[in-house]
Amino acid sequence: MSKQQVTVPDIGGAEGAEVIEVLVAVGDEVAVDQGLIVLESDKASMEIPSTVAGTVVELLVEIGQQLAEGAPVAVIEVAQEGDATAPETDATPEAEEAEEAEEEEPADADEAGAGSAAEAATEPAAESAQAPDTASEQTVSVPDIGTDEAVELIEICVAVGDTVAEGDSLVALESDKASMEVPAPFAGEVVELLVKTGDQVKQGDKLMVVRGDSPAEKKAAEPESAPTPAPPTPSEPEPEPEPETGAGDSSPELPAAKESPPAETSGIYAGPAVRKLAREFGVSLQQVSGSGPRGRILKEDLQQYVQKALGKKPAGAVSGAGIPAIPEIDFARFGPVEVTDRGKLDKLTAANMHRSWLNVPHVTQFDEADITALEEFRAGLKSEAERRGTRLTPMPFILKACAVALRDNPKFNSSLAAGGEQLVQKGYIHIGMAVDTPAGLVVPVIRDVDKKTIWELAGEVLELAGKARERKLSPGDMQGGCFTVSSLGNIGGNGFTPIVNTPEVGILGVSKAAIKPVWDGREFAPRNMLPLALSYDHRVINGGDGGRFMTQLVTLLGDIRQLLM
Ligand code: CAO
Repeated sequence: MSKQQVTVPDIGGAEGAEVIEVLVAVGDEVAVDQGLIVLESDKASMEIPSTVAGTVVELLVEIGQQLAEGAPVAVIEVAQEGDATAPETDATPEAEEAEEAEEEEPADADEAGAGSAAEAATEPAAESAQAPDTASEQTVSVPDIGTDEAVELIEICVAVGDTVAEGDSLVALESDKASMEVPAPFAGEVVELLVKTGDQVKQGDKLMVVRGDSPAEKKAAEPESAPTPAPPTPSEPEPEPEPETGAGDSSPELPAAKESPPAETSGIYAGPAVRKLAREFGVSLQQVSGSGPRGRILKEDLQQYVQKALGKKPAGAVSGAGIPAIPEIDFARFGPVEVTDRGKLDKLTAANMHRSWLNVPHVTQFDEADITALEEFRAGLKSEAERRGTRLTPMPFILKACAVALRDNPKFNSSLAAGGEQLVQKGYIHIGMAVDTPAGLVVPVIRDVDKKTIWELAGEVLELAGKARERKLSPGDMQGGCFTVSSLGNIGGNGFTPIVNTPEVGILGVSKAAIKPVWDGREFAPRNMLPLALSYDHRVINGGDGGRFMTQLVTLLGDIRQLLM
């Protein structure tokens, strides 16, 4: 076991980056690359990772402290010798050693300046601009971002044709350790973008071509001793020349790295990992209150926000879809209860009904068809039906009337597609028939109703209703419907509002026929009236369409000779 001191690595020449978060405590086990602290300057925020795996035995920093490269962060007791990835310094936890390290490092930093991120900050054009394609076009590349690994390009801040000033943000990069913006190394016009959002980029990767004067060019154009920036040449697009920084100038700021909050989170204090997590959750950090120093948003704050958003279910609160939740009631408080599991079919029906009810703006229209003549005709065919070994109920006539109305009102024979962008017009007329069975509701489909005779339809109604009750329907028997008829005629009631069987757009509810006095212009006459309720998807069908469909149905059922037309 040995102790190793973790120091602030090359963070791009930053001096005076503030410790805004300490991520570990004495006694914590840490892994290689695990964040120990978060440093933040006005240009960037980044986690300082542990270079070794082990136990934190001493923390050498505190929140608010200003740290530069080389400053000691923590002493780690290394778990296994082999785990150490940083050069072993045999550091003791003594503060004086830490101070030594602090004293030595600035000199090292100066010497080791070449290739450091600090250089990228001080000489961005020299580092990041490659040989000009033309006299004034420069390719801007990813500067030293303090890591050899690729990071994600999360935002392109400029467009082709934009004029940028030196230091303007060109793109934003983010890893799980840091977020930063790459500033324009010189003023100019963006002439070509070589990357897109989401690209993984590394130091040296080309970002864009900017037409303008790189500092190197400016310098060449300047007199050696010029203490102030050279005045812009007439061709320079930039109205306000920036002061020349000079090769020896060492910018105190982080690399090319500028804090990069997503647009909507500007002005919000949060580390890169938190920002990344927020984006993954789709959470706007504006809505999260930070409990860290200076209102900084910590990971826990985000987690609490998400948990709260997901778990909001108190009385009066809303469910995920914004619908008030139905409170759970303990019915046993009021008397004996028995709880049973619902059948598969019931649960499926419930899900389908719920989906349709929530998705489809329903309209229901009501009318009554005078089926006096139909019923007389049907009564006259009773013996014929027996002879044919079938039963003739009003259903085949209703199905046939619907087929004619569907043919003449094609909107009812369609479905919405592509999220409502398209309408699928069906060239066939298959009608579903709701069947009440002991196991639950099923809807077998009768195909090509328009092409079948009343006797054929009578046979199919009987056959499919039988199969449904014996649970012998195949999945294929229940697919492909264009419209549904739900008849409660034998059960009772004088009206109900059926729910559209999506993706169909219409459904006819049939209630119990009854003899009623109907005014015929001279007197009230007893007529056999069949109550009808037509529900439809108002996204596809307007009231006028519904009215026409219903009127035609009533006419056809009132005079079934017209079914032949
Ligand atoms: N008014 C008055 N009597 C009616 C009628 C109506 N609208 N519809 C049917 N009847 C009569 C029939 O004429 C028959 O009597 P007769 O033998 O004297 O002629 C009797 O009721 C039996 O009808 P039926 O229900 O067995 O046959 P059907 O062809 O009318 O219907 C079927 C078949 C499968 C649709 C039906 O049995 C059924 O299951 N309906 C329930 C549908 C349902 O549950 N819908 C709700 C869905 S949403 O929860």
